[in-house]
Amino acid sequence: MKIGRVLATLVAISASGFALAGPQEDYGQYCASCHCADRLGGTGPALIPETLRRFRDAGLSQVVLNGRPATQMPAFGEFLDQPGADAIVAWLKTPLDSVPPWGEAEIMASRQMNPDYVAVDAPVWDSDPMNITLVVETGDHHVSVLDGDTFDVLDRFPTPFAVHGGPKYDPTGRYVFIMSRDGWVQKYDIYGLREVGRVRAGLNSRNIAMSADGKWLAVANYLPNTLTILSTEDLSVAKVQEIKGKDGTPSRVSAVYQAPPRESFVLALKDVPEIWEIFYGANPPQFGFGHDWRIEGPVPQDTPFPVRRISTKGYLDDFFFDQSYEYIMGASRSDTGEGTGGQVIDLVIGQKIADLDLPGMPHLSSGITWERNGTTIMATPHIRDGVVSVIDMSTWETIKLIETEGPGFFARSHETSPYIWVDVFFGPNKDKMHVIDKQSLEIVATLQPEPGKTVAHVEFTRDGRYALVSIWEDDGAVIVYDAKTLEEVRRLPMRKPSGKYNVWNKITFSEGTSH
Ligand code: DHE
Repeated sequence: MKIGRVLATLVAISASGFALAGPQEDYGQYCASCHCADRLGGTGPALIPETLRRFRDAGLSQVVLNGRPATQMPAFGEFLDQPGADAIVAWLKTPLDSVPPWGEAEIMASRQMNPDYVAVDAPVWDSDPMNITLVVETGDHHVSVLDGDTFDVLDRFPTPFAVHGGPKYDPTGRYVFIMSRDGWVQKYDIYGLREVGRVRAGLNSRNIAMSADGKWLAVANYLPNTLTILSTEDLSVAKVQEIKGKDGTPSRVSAVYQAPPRESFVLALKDVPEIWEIFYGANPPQFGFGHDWRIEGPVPQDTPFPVRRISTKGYLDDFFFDQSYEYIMGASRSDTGEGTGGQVIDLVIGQKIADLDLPGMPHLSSGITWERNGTTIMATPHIRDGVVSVIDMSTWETIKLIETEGPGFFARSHETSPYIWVDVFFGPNKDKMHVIDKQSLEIVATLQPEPGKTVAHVEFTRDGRYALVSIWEDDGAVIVYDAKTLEEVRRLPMRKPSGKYNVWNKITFSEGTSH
């Protein structure tokens, strides 16, 4: 620290009697020991705009001053006043001067395998392994393992801070992989109810995707601009793929998706108008139309991961796939107005084949499909407008805009259910959940389980008999509804339960749930 700054720190005193150091100095003194001097996280989470922009400044200042109950985050109100806390928060929301290297060596150095982990021969419980449902509780960063028949909690284990996106099961449903926004990937053995290990695959990450053969896990990163491919066996690095557009522009990866029949991962890119497809199978296609086909090399025979790039008109950073994984419905989430439409890309020919009329920034990755009048239709909520778009997937025409009581985030159904369930997560009616008839496309019920409390995200049991709904609050709950009568049958207290994930529905790629 420069001598002038030291003097300024010593002499400047605020009206409330607190020393007035700059936010960087205050950060160094009070925050760096847990969150690290480079702000990229240590025992505490990373404090960078990529993760903090979701929070309101006033809320973050209160955390600085008062701490977070039941966590290791202490209160600093004894040392900092409101302007001091506000200044730290404002500084934390400025971008890092530079992103440190985070390649294979750094990722491998972060790997922590659980020394107490021993693989068991069979589950240590006697529930139906295909009806296990995981509940991500973001209130205190835990996952509950639910028996999907009795709704007993078999285990509740800590996760890395701020899990985002769906955990991904291996094809047997035994292992699950969970990702945090700080790039940590955790492997957990559901049979033994034990963590196997964790590794930091990126510095700021978006989501993960599992290969169809269960061997590889792809991690989409914002920081650095890479896709990390891990071996699911031991979380070692198989490849760190740098992401640069055709003109050399580096890009964040918005999301990575699996395309099982194609034995590929498909990448949505935030900063370049391209879609990337990365193959992991033994016989990737060698050519196609309308795209550049490039093998990154040299690459070992057993982990080739060749890359195919498809140029697109405009940025597409949110995808939905049809059940055959030939067609991508893509839209942009940017705030520049590009989120008001969509495109259909045929992955086989690498070309756009249709435009989509999507009015209010769709949340395509939580779309669902079902059969109606002999054709497959798809429904997606919108983050900006209070409508659910219903699209005929044979013509790509919007056949109905269902008006809801507010913008929504998640849609869900099940093959056995006559209904789709959609939340209205954003806006004043976020304590409501609509139930829509799949054939008439009319809202048939609006549930309001606890007035004033946010209700969101649904997952069905394996047989579709029950729908599990989150009361998305710190002192929240998972409500178990009879999926036919819409009667509440159980209420399980949970700490801000976000997503719920049923093993069977996920590993069989149910058309009613996200993949
Ligand atoms: Fe998500 C899934 C992107 C904000 C909770 N979210 C996804 C997926 C994408 C995505 C691409 C699908 C990935 C997957 O499951 O593999 N989410 C985005 C955004 O771009 C957005 C709008 C802004 C951002 O900052 O990332 C965003 N998401 C949020 C939230 O604020 C939510 C509500 C709270 C949180 O925990 O961050 C949130 N997103 C979720 C959840 C899923 C998800 C619970 C998994 C849903 C599922 O059932 O599969």
